[in-house]
Amino acid sequence: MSTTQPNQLTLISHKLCPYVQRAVSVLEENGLAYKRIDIDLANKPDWFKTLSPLGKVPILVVDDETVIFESAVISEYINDAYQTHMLDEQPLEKARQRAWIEYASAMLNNIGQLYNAEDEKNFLLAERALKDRFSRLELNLKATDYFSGATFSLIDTAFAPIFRYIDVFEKLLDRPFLPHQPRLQHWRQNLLRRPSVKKAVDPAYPMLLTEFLAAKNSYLGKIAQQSINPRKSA
Ligand SMILES: N[C@@H](CCC(=O)N[C@@H](CS)C(=O)NCC(=O)O)C(=O)O
Repeated sequence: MSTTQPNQLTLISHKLCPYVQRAVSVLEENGLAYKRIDIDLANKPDWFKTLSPLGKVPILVVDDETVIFESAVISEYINDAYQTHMLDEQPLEKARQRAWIEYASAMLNNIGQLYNAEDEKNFLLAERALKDRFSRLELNLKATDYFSGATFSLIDTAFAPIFRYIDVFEKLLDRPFLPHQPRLQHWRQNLLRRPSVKKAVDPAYPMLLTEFLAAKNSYLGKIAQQSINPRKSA
């Protein structure tokens, strides 16, 4: 990491967004100074609508003038600009790493389908689809602490938010969500105890996510409502 930081970095964020968490972990991992501004996505400020071409967080504003959007691009920019070495330098391995970051994004779509599933049948179908993704991931993991070996990389920042969701889902469902896949479980523990991963969210994240889910009229939403207000019948 360079000791002088040439650019002023502002990350426009949301408290629960998994894509934001990727960028925060990269910044934290490298001790970079940045300002984080969390916005309400249900009531986007006008200045945000002006700045964000896709209306999505995260966006990184560099030196109050250049807007970078898309979490993968933001992470790679930080990696390149600050030489953080969180992607392999060798083109083939780098491409493989980027491909798995895309896989993490596909899993986030599976997670959205899961928590929006309107009834138990659709929930279980979504759960099956997500577990299939995890099984495929297990086959591609090595017996190492992180995805690419002993070093924490951009891939790890992309998967950590997925495991954070799983922690909350297991609590709400009161059962293990993942089958016992040893490499996956080892990786999950290593990711969630990494300080840069912890710093990506507010300590109140589990409750904030539960409240977000409880606002949904979905199968998981109703379970979340029950966990917040156990007396109220579903
Ligand atoms: N491909 C984007 C996805 C970002 C994304 O979907 N962000 C969500 C929040 S997690 C968002 O801002 N959605 C806009 C909205 O809810 O209106 C990335 O990697 O940055």
